[in-house]
Amino acid sequence: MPVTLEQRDNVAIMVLDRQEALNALSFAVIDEIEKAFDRVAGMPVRALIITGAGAKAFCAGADIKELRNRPLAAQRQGIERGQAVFAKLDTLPVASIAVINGYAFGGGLELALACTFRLATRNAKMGLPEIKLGLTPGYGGTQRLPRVVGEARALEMIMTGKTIDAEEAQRIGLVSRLVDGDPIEAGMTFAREFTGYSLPVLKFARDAVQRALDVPVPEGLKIEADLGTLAYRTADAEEGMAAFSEKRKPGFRDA
Ligand code: CO8
Repeated sequence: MPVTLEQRDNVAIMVLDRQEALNALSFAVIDEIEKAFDRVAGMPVRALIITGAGAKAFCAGADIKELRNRPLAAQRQGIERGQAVFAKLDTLPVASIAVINGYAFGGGLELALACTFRLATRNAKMGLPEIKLGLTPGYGGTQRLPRVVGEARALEMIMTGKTIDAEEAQRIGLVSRLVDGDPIEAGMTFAREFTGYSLPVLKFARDAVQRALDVPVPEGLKIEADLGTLAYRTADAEEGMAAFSEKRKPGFRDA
């Protein structure tokens, strides 16, 4: 299976496993990723980890061999399909964590960019090299990369196609942490930092921050007020504040 999905403790783990092509995203793999995301939506989990099988790559991007000699309408359809599948990550009830364990190029980096969090192993290498193929990024890279690293750095990466290493990726904020050891274990350790909190309240926070980047500040403040007010309506907010006052650990119930 080019995409596997398992549950470990309360975390879903999706692994791209097409090692003979450095886990490249064929159209069949995109279909499998969508199926996995749909399954995650119904799983009793509190986070999703995405990583690549093998020691070499997270994902080397779209399958270049599949992209040649196709009608223009099919190319557009392919772009829109990948965009739509990756956008599903925002609609999942749980946050997603990309653990970039080696090469993450093109569509591979774009998959990571669509995740809530990005961690990288120290040997990771990242880039949007489409320009070297005479192409531009098509799975969200031109839109998400500038939001994450700023316009100047995004333009530099996209227009030179340069590869950056894990340390530079962390310095520019493309990944939030560098991790050692087994990538899945590293993702699990990170996930434990938030999986104890209320799922609906985590989703409010995630939505507010994500929408902040799409709208003017006054509109964003309204979103913050709306979602912030919704948080007060949860039983978990009452429990969290009561636990603070009573000097005990809160027991959130996702309600
Ligand atoms: N697609 C297909 N096959 C790939 C890909 C890929 N993206 N990347 C690697 N492979 C294959 C190689 O062809 C090779 O197979 P084979 O042994 O049969 O020749 C095998 O994986 C191993 O690769 P290498 O021998 O090249 O391994 P190296 O360690 O020498 O190099 C690199 C690793 C640097 C990662 C190199 O493989 C490389 O540059 N890969 C391509 C990276 C790239 O350009 N990615 C961007 C692709 S375009 C894209 O993602 C656009 C997204 C929007 C698409 C819209 C669709 C409609």
